[in-house]
Amino acid sequence: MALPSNIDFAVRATDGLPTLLISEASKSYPKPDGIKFTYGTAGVRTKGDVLESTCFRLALISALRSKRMGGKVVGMMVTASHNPEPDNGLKAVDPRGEMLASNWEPYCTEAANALTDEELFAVLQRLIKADSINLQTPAVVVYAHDTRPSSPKLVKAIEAGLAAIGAEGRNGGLLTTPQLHYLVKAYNTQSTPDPYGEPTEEGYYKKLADAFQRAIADKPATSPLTVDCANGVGAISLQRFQKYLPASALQVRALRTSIDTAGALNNGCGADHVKTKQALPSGFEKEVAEGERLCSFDGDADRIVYYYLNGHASQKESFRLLDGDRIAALVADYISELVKRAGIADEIKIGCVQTAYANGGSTKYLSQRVPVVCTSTGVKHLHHAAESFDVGVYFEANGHGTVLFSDSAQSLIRGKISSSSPQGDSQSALSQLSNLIDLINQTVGDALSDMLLVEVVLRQRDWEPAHWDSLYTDLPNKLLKVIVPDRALFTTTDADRKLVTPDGLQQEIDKLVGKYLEGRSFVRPSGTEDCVRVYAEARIQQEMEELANKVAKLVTDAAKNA
Ligand code: G16
Repeated sequence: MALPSNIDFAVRATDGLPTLLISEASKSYPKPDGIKFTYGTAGVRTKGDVLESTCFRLALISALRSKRMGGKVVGMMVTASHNPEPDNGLKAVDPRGEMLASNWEPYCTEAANALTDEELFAVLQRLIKADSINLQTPAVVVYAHDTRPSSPKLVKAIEAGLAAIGAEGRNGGLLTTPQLHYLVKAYNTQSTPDPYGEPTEEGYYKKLADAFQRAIADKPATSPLTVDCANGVGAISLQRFQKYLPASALQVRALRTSIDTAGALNNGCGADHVKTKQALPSGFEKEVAEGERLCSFDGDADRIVYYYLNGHASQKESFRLLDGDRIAALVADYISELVKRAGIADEIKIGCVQTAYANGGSTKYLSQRVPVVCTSTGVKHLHHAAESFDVGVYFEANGHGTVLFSDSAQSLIRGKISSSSPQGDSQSALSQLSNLIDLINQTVGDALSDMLLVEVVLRQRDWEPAHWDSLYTDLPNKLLKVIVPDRALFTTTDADRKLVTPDGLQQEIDKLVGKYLEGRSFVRPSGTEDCVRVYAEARIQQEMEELANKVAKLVTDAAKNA
């Protein structure tokens, strides 16, 4: 269809950016007054009812990103993950399925905050110039959303943005965040010699189900796994996934699946609740038994933590958490063992990536086995650090993580699998590594894929949760949220482990920490919630509690006096 002549003029006048179409569409998406948006730890995140303009504008940026990447498919996920139900957010996904390149984040922040269309166009033009974007290149954006009531409106805003800039939009519908990441990578590798998988939701389930069945071989399920779905989209994906997996392979009992109950999402349940409260989801004490394997997804199913009871549910101490640190230990050990058995230990360098939140006990355990690096909070940081290893195991303590196999590691493993030689131990280890490559969602942390990975390792080792728990001892620890008038006053360095501002606060924290045996504490502003986070650990539980509370008090006082 030919464009009206005035629009054609606008296209030419701005070197290809259809400003008239965008201005016209943008009228329906005015920026709300008095709100400052930030592209933070995991995209933009705030109350869902103020995000339409941001979704519209980030759709424009995503289209430019696709053009910049030669027309490859990029992704947009509407979710606020672990946050409460009224929050929502947007995460942008790059063509290989990983998070948006960090040098584009400031443009997202500036575009979201532009007060007028002229300001918005100025941001877009700067980006186009800085990254030499050819606007004639076509753009394709796949988008999806979680179960939040505000999500459908935000999806409409994305569609309006894509239509205005002339990009092709593909609606993935209701998906988990990792499913959207999978789709992006699957689309972009579809016609390569090594496709990641069929670019459909069904393709995702089939890939995981097939790999899981190969990885458990003939070891049938012995006891069921109980999954807390956080009353979120994970409930749907788990239910759909089960259609592709015989019950004999894995018996799953899904709880907290009320996706239509107002206010239920992440409320008293989900991975964040279990990790931060170090307790069962509310009500679980009546529904679960001692020794049972339990796990929790978060609201968009990109995180998972495991746990079990080693006594009666009424005793608080019987709750035992198997968090992201423990998943990293379980998986790194298993992969190291397979690599040794496969006879490729000299060729494959395995490493682990953690953040400052990793328990000192886990860092000590892992460092004795593999190189360990620490990055700032946010999977985008861990992911990039993990890419420097042949096999990079990265997990945040909160359960967000995955394992990356470099292209050369994948080729080496698969190239050594022989179809003719008998299945000796090294061949079976190579086959199992190959199964894990397929089972693990290598684009981002994925609760479903990580759950299957943990189940494979436990099953292959014949381990109950208590055995896994016995690998090392955690130092008592606590994570507190401190609400302050302006969290931007708190800035950090050294992978979040030291405060730069407010002036002098880090020195006061250091003085305090020095008084406690194996004490450690750090403070950082959250990138997803309006709070400052305080982490503390120490050898003795009571001392750790005291340290955490005293550091929190220092934070409150510093914020007041600023
Ligand atoms: C997001 C990020 C995680 C991060 C978490 C908390 O998780 O993807 O990497 O650990 O936020 O971040 P912060 O402490 O800055 O609030 P999710 O699951 O909410 O997307």
